[in-house]
Amino acid sequence: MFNNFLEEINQSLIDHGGHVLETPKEFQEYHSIKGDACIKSWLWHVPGFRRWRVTRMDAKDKLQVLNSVAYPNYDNEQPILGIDLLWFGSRNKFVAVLDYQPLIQDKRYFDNYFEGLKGIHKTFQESSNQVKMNIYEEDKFFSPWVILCKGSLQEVSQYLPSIYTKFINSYWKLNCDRYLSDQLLNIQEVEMLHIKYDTYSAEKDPAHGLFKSYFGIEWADRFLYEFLFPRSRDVFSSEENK
Ligand code: BLA
Repeated sequence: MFNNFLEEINQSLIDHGGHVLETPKEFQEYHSIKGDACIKSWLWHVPGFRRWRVTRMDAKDKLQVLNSVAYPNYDNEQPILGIDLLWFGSRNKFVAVLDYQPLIQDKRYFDNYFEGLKGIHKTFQESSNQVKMNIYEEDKFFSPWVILCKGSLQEVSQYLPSIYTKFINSYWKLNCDRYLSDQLLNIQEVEMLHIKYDTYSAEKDPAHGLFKSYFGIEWADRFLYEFLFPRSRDVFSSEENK
């Protein structure tokens, strides 16, 4: 069901000079204990980015997932791209989250990087109901213009494809219009915030329980800490990083 979204992002990555890197075999493709689900992941090398990962989980009519996170190079403070698309078949519940995830909540930062997303969010507001977040805190690594859709497959599929295309295209533009000479954060601050992002995400991500039930605790732990959020394991020592 999410293959169109997957193909679109893959094509976009290729168009921007991306190529797939080697990853451990058990992260590339893994099957559930019962044989009813398969999860595949790709790690991309893309100019301007230190890490870009894509995950597709297919549990047929029970669950469909497409998830992607793009981390720009440490010398670039621009937001992290975050995509989480989920469809729970038994409840016909679609959850789609798209955001340019800000490293800081600061007006000047928002002015520099969020014009595009603001426009997309406006179109989205006109076509859907607004919903609130329950698990994540809205002011931590999410923007005020996060696109959060919840509804049936029929409802969400009416507007999501066009929003998704605009969302990806506008993010590439951000990378071309980089404010390199005029950044608010230095390279060490960006790195520290990427570590905080991974730590926060590993702690909050509701995916872990789901992975555990399909693929077992051992694989779920490794996938979360080694593939999804590898910098979450970095230990902080200095006061300012706490
Ligand atoms: C919600 N994400 C969820 C939920 C699940 C996942 C099970 C709860 C859905 C619900 O019942 O309402 C599952 N997350 C996954 C899976 C992967 C994953 C399977 O990462 C596989 C890799 N989540 C992200 C990223 C963003 C994100 C990058 O991984 C940012 C765009 C956001 N997911 C996000 C948000 C919610 C969510 C905001 C809603 C949670 C809430 O209501 O607070």
